Amino acid sequence: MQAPFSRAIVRPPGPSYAQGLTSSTALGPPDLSTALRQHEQYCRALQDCGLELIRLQADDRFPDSTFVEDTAVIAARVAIITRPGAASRAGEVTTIAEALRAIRPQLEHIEAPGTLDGGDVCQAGEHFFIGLSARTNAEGAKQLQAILGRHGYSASTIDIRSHRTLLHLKTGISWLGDRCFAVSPGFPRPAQLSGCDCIEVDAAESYAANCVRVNDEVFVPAGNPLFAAALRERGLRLRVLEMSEFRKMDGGLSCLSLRF
Ligand code: CIR
Repeated sequence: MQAPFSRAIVRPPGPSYAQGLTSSTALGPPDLSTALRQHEQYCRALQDCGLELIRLQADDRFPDSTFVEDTAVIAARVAIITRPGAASRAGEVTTIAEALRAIRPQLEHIEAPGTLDGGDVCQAGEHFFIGLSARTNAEGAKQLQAILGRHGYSASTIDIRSHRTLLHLKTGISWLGDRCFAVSPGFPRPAQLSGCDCIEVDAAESYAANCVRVNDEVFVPAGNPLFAAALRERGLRLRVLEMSEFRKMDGGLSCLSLRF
């Protein structure tokens, strides 16, 4: 198990939130006041797990900026500012870098032509899985792998580009601690996962494959009883959170914070 998280960066959605990127239009537009309430419940859950929050102001220039996870990768020995793969999200990194520099003065950066979204990075202890996706290109993954290597971490890539339902790597896989992962149905199983306990999420509950281990708890989205039961059977303590307004914008539980 890695060291417990003590802090998290969060940012609420702003008035332009509904203009963000989404492929989930069938779910309808998000309701901002409900999203703000769900965001606050998420923040309280992080605090209940012992995390001190760094609360950034909503940044209405960037509709997707509540999904702070995509703008940085933060590990115990290194913090990296990403270069988001969606043009409309590129500018989000400026305020994240400002906030992070106060805590981690030695920031590393993904540089052009590399692109990388934090949602494509799944840390499992000392190893990082990096997704090659529509947002993260091979150059971005290569740069991240090199930076992590310099700081003593190992990394490997998983190509999810043929998995159209996965926006990011962590749409389909979450690390639950030790050698345990949650995976969506049909998720690729690289050699590094062999011998691991991969809990396959039921197809009807695939949204729950994006869950987050926060110290002693696992945050799971509400409405996924089969998955919740599977986690409880393994003795994991759950925190069930309403995520409807973030799901409408393709966001999951991990996207809403940078934990470190
Ligand atoms: C986007 O398409 O970039 C946002 N609407 C959703 C980002 C979700 N982030 C994540 O999964 N890490």
